[in-house]
Amino acid sequence: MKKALITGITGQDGSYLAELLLEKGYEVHGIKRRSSLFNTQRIDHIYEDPHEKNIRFRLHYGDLSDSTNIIRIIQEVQPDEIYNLGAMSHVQVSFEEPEYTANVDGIGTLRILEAVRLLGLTKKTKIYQASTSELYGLVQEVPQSERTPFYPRSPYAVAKLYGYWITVNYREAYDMFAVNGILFNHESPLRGETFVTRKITRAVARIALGLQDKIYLGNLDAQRDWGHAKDFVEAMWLILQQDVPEDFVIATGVTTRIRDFVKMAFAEVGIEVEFSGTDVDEIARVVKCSHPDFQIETGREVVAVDPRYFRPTEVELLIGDPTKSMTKLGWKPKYDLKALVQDMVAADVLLFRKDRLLESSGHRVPNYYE
Ligand code: NDP
Ligand code: GDR
Repeated sequence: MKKALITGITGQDGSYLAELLLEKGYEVHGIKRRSSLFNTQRIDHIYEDPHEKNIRFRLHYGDLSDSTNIIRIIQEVQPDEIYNLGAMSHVQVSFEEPEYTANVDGIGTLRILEAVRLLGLTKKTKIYQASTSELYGLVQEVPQSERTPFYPRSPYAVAKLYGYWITVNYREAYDMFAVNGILFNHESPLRGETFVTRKITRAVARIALGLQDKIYLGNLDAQRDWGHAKDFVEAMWLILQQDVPEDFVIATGVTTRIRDFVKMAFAEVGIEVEFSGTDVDEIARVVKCSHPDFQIETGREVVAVDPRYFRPTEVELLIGDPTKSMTKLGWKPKYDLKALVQDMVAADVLLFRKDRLLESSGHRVPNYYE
């Protein structure tokens, strides 16, 4: 039975990847951080009681900023594959926590690679590094491929640039199977609540259900190549199953503006919105509401811009070229953007129906604005 170790198992990708590897018969080990509240909501459905015998899913306390525990866990597990997904993954927050981000996202990658080397596992353990389209940053060429030059635009992207190159360096210096998946944005109903897609689908569900008035967003002109996380974790696995260690871009090849994602999400609940105004004065109003369950008056303002969501340096346009992954890995996404939006909005409507029920029976529901 193959053993996999996943850092960042409590995150969006960690959860889908753990599910996929369990399905494939792996023994899956994950590193979770200590937190003052439970932080395993995304993996509770695959949790196995450690008191039972023959379990295939185990969690270990750890942190990418602590090399001693990284070495100990890798020594204990002796993994065939390591997926390094752990990271401070929020681009805007990285401007506020630049040193921590560098430590975890940059040096954290080195800690994994060096632990494998020190423990003499270079021939046994394959390593996947979660690299990102944020490396491309300021547009050098479109679409972006494995050959496009990098120009990172945030402390997050600069830290990930170190992670990318240290992975390449260990591969070349020590003949390790250490590879980068350069993944473009991928989303799902499990996406963190403060990333723009999930922020929008949650707000759309809450507005439709009468729990929220409007949503405040930042740059509506940015363009992203969005795929579904379920498809993208499949690609991570395929990258480690190759005979030759190589880096791959994983993307859909289609890019969309934030404002168009907003329109698509509202359309899922039968609400048509129209944008007007410019820059910080741009808003969106309801033009038509045709869903029998949701009654929103025409003309109501449901989107406004708040400059506090603008970034000191922005990445305006991402569109990936997935030719190499499609031809060499045989990877093909099952979800297009419409199916992704449908999945996310449907999940959030279901989630917030519960809040509406609680509210209607006199309970206070949390205020979800971010
Ligand atoms: P999430 O933010 O959902 O998950 C991040 C994970 O990293 C969580 O499990 C988090 O733990 C963990 N983590 C954070 N800090 C540390 C630390 N100091 N030590 C150990 N673990 C830590 O990210 P995603 O699942 O979306 O992304 C997975 C990886 O892929 C990340 O590295 C991200 O940067 C990268 N990536 C993501 C893309 C995307 O579009 N989703 C695209 C390209 C790359 P906790 O739950 O306790 O916070
Ligand atoms: P990104 O994702 O920065 O691409 O990083 P995010 O969803 O945060 O932003 C995408 C774009 O939307 C614009 N935007 C807003 N963003 C947020 N979060 N909140 C807003 O209110 C808002 N309004 C507009 C942003 O300015 C940006 O242009 C994600 C993360 O998962 C990274 O870890 C990963 O590496 C990259 O995707 C690929």
